[in-house]
Amino acid sequence: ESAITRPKGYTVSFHCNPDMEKHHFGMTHPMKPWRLTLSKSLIYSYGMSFAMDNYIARAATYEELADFHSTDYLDFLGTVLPEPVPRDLENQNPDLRFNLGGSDCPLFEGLYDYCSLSAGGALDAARKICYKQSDIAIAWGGGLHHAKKAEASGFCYINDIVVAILQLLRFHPRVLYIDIDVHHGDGVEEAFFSTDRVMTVSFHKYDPNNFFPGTGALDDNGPKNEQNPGAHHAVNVPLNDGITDEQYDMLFNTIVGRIVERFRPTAIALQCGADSLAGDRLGRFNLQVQGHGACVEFCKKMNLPLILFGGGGYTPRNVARAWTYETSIAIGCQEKISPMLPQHAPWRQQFRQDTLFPTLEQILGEPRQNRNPQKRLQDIVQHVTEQLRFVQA
Ligand code: VJV
Ligand code: CA
Ligand code: ZN
Repeated sequence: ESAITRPKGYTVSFHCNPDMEKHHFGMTHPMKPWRLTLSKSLIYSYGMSFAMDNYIARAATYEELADFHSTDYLDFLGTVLPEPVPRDLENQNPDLRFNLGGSDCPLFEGLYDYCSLSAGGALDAARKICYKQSDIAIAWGGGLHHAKKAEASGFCYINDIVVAILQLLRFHPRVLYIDIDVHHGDGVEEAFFSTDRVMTVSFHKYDPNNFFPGTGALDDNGPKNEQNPGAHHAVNVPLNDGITDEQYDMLFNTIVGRIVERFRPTAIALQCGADSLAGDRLGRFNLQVQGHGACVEFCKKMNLPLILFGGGGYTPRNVARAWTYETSIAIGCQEKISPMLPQHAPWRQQFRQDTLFPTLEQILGEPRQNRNPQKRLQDIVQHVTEQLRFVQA
């Protein structure tokens, strides 16, 4: 078998920091930073590090974080102490400042370091893109799309994506943000609500009463006031349980294709949350590694500078599979790597099946029922198409 080689004249950079991965949200908390270690171990076992520029991410500075976050919030985040006794799962009267310290966003040892390393990787990736030193820059430790200016939310404390896009905007007139995490990318959408230089599109499970964060309806498209340049620049694709690769690909290609045509971005930021995969502990979709990866492939084909962020993903073995396959797509070696996992991979026993592409039956036994009728998907495409008439590059 031929070795993974560096594509000529094409640069992929990989930004991570092992110090980020050692942090713990708590024993049974769904967010497990070691999934990054597992992903990297699989990526390296395939020999892909030889085809990329590999960087140890630095910590973002306070000033860099303050480009988006309020200093009150950053000061508090930098000084709060971890809780000696973890709170009950549903604390009814927590004295939460900035939504910190509840069960979703616990205070843990080294929290500020964890956050600044995540944002540091994302910023390094953005700089590589700005200086044209990478064609694709990968920051799997980033993608924490729920964090607000002065509030933690849904396992996210610092919005590394917003900070990275603000960096891109210093060099790029228009940035397209795409979010395939199963949750709505509310923090990024809100941050760029009033500008026409960033268009955001999120695909997500939508159920205002029963699924976090409850926002992102089809007709939530930015400020309603037409004087505001951000009007029409938020696209939302609300989905139901059980969507398949085939349906998701049709939606993604049609919608992203039309947005690129109309908005003509000069760079793309893609959040690759892996909780949209089948069998995710928190997710509800039936996507396979192939279907999830097809989104990355489609974005790469747009031939624009591209950043890949991580995000959610709560069944670590499937997160590692998806981000490994997507790293191979970035490099362009996806046809060359074996669908059988390398025998010598550390953590090999974590993966259960020895394939990069487990079938739905292998993942779930019984696939989740698909509650996305074709008619509804056509209505979504039509709504987005009509919305795009109001968008002018
Ligand atoms: O649904 C919620 C909020 C509640 C309050 C807190 N309880 C624990 C759950 C219900 C209304 N939060 C979501 C947040 C999802 C964040 C997703 C982040 C991303 O993937 O988009 C990007 C990184 C939620 N769903 C499931 C849980 N929280 C959850 C939290 C736990 C838990 C089990 C489930 C926290 C601690 C422990 N178990 C021990
Ligand atoms: Ca999403
Ligand atoms: Zn998520």
